[in-house]
This record gives sequence, C-alpha cells and structure tokens, in this order.
Amino acid sequence: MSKSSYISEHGREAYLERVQEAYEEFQETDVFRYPEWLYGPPKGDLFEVEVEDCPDFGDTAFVELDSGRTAFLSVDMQTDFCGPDGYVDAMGYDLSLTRRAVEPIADVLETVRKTDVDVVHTREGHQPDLADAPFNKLVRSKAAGDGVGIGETPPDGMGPLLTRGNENWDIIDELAPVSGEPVVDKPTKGAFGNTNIEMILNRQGTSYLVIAGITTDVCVHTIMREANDRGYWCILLKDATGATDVGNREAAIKQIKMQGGVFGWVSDSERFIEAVESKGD
Ligand code: C5J
Repeated sequence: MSKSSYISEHGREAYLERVQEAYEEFQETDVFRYPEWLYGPPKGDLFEVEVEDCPDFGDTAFVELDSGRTAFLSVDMQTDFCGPDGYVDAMGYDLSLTRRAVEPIADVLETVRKTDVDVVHTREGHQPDLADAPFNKLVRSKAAGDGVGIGETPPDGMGPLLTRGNENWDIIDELAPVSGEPVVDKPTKGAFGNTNIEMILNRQGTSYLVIAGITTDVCVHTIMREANDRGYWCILLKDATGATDVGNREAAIKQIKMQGGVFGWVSDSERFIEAVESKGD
C-alpha cells in the first residue's frame, strides 16, 4: 500500500496514529522499524543497521531494513572522479581524497552481491556532442581545469572529460558493475531529474537506499537529497564516500544528521556489512 492510498482509505488521523506508534516504538527500542503496514510483508530478511548521531549528536539508533527492498547505490565511481587524467585530476585535486571510497565500496559490493540486496551504479557524463551540457557548466569547468574543460582532452589524457563512451568516463575496474546491475547515466549531479532511476527502483521494489560514492558534497549529496524527498529511506556509508575537499566532506556528512536526520542517516561500511551478514540469524 502507498502512503496516499492508506490515507484515502483510513484517513489522516489513522496515518498519524501509525506515526505515533513508530515513534513510541523508537522511544522504547531506538529502532526505526520496517513499516509492514506501508510496504507489506518483507520480501527478504529484516536486518538492523546502526546509525550515528540520531536523533541527536552522540546518540546511536538503528534502522530496520528489508533486504528485498534495499539497493546499494554506488555513485559515480568513474576514472573522471578518482583516476589519473580524469576530470578531478585535470582540476588539480588530490586524488587520494576521492579514492578513499574505493576499498570500502569494494568490501560492500563483495558482501551484498552474495545476498538479495540490489546494486545500482551511476555515472555522470555528457553526450559526445555536448547537447546536454549547460554552457555555464562548460565554461566553469574550463576555468577550473586551466583551459581544459568538460568535453576536452587534457594533454596526454585518455579522452574528453566527463564525456560518455570514453575510458576516463567509465566506472573504474575495481568497482565495475557485474551482469544484472543497472547503470544509470546522468548528465547532472542529481540522478532523479533526467534518468530512468525511478523506473529501475520501482521495478526492483526498492524503498531503502544505502548510498556510497563520490563526491560526498556534490553528486552523493544531491542524489541523497533527491531520494530523501521522494520518501526513500537513505543511509550514507561515510567511509565509502570521498570529496575533493576534506572540510566539505565532513560538512556534508554532518548536514545529513541535522534535525534528527534531515536527509536520512549516516553509518559506515563495517556496520552495514556486519548487519547484512547477520540478517536471517
Ligand atoms: C562532481 C560528482 N563533483 N560526481 N561530480 O562534479 O560529484
């Protein structure tokens, strides 16, 4: 049942009663329980992921997920954002700051690929003719890249930056999608505006998004905000994300936790892996 059909069938007061029940359960257990009244019986196993600084900084809480309604979202793990001769490298940023996400994501992929948790990848990039690249984005990128911007190839580079079909635009080998894992191509920082991601998530029956990737403060944050606004339960794995600036990464992680979790929750790869491995126990 969807939220709107529950309200039209049972009314607003009944809906608020469900909220009150969930709140009281949280007060007693520190767990945000899987809402069976909303989604129906679990399709997989229920498991609890520990999240930090919720509802207040210093507090620990748990989110109960249905593995059959969960997708792990690996955002933009492309050479352009974490490899030599890519877009981020051309702008002169320290690649170790974005590459820090690689190992934790590889660990999560290894774990979830043995389960019924879905995996979805995203890639940022533009059509070769740049018809979907805003003029101001191109000019700004050229200024930041010392004259080499999106759609142009750095000296001795692999190919035009952030341009579909080139080696530098693709997902790095270590984290490459395996058969059956959808890849969402987006010309934007967000993933919900001009792509088929919602069709993919609806078909899979996804309600829970466990998010990792790069960069924390740009595409990861934009996607998490978009998904959170659409009602997905979003958890960022903080060690499995990196940004071109240390302070921005930390601020982006902190922003998520404001207001009791204004954009969702924050956990890490170890706690998520532990939770996935304990499911069904
Ligand atoms: C950026 C991204 N940083 N994937 N893109 O331009 O975060």
